[in-house]
Amino acid sequence: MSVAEIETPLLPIRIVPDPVLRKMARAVTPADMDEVRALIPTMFATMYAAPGIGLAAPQIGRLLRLVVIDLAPEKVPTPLVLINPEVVAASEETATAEEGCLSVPEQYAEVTRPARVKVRYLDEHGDKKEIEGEGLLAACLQHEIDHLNGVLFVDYLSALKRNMLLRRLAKDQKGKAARK
Ligand code: K1U
Ligand code: ZN
Repeated sequence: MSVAEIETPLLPIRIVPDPVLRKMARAVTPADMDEVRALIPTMFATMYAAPGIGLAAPQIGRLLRLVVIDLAPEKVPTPLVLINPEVVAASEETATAEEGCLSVPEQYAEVTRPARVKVRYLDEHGDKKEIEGEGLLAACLQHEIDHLNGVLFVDYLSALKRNMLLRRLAKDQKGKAARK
């Protein structure tokens, strides 16, 4: 962990059923860029501390279309900032992989999504960029963009699996609150 990470304050991550997680985030405008640049180090520090490989602004209560991702924080850190990301192409081929979510702590389930996606976004300098991903990167890009639209990975599960998972989460959270 770097000195910058130690000194950057962390933000609480919103947990299901916090209603902010179900709202649509709005596009970042040039007028938001100062706030966005200030949020980026805090979002990375919060994500690394969780630990996680992605974090979307609604998860820290800000309804802005802003995402941070780092798939390999323990190896070579490769931080990626995506502002106003949009999926511009998705493969017909799908892939199924286990997903977790920092807003649905300690609950995991298999999710099926397009295997490859192309995403257009602005970087932290406001420059237009595109990224193509497959495997974990494709799943993470789609998972984070879903957060900007109020969608959670549990929405892809059958009602039976979703209800089981959410009941288990509620029980775990109740247990944690009782132990505080
Ligand atoms: O958005 C989030 O809630 C973060 C989420 C991202 C994600 C994980 C798996 C598939 C798609 C998207 C997480 O980071 S959950 C934690 C996690 O996957 C992880 C944590 C530490 C090391 C490696 C992975
Ligand atoms: Zn998530």
